[in-house]
Amino acid sequence: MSGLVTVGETLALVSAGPLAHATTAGVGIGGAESNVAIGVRRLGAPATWIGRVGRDSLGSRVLRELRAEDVTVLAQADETAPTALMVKETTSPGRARVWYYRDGSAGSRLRPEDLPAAALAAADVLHLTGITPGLSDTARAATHAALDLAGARTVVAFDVNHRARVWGDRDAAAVYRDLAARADVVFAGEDEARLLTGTPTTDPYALLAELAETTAGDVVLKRGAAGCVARLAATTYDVPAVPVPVVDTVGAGDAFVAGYLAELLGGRPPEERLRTAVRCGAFACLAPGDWEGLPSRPDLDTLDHSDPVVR
Ligand code: KDG
Repeated sequence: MSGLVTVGETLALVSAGPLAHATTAGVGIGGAESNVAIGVRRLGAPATWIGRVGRDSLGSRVLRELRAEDVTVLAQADETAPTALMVKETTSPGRARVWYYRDGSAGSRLRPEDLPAAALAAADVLHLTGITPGLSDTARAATHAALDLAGARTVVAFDVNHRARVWGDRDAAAVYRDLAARADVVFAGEDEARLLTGTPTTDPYALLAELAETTAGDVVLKRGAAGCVARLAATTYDVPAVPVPVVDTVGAGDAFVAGYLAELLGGRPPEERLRTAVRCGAFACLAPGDWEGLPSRPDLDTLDHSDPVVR
């Protein structure tokens, strides 16, 4: 099994309290795509991350952390552009602001030529997000090239992961619609689904039905503390979240996707994919950091889960 292959930008992450007077900070990494790769790997499936980092100390940290998590790293080192930096400012317990320093970063200079064709052709699952195509024209071209290089058997998972500060006033929805149409499973939060579909509805089932119109595949609507609703193989599921004391929600959506895709890679049924997804999302909320709290298989069993309800 070659497992999951993902493509995107991983950033160095500096975490601190209120920056106006913080005197210490933590250093780590974050990135929606690598968060998913780490989550899938911790649940026992192979995972590969494809991206670009600067030939600098922060780039070395990104590669070191991913390799320490046993993620296969297929990365280009950029001689002239720096590794992207994200600063997460915790302004009060459970509330954080994120500052990006990524314009012109090495990761944003991802291009089709960076993609290893063999790894993509062999992928069991190709995971893409809506962040990468927003980074630059070459990164958008690389996103579509990854789809072109994916194997006939590859399951394509597209997680919208909208970042307004990445896209600015550009038409992200049109790009998302193109990607959703080529995906086998689409993940979106409720605001992201409204952006993708153009519908204002706040009813989760109506929104799920609209989301299902964007793809011939499955759709999963992530609802945070309300769990998720999903249309998988024409069956609709409603899954409650696992209530936990929240420390940090950043990365919870990626954890959810990692849990779902890890079970998909293991050939497990829809109900089990959804149960693991909500539990992974809960674990991510229990610890600071984007991926540090992601569970192993034994960890999963320590969280009670409610069974999905078939509608
Ligand atoms: O979902 C968490 C991600 O947003 C974070 O890890 C960094 O990928 C990132 C981004 O571009 O915001």
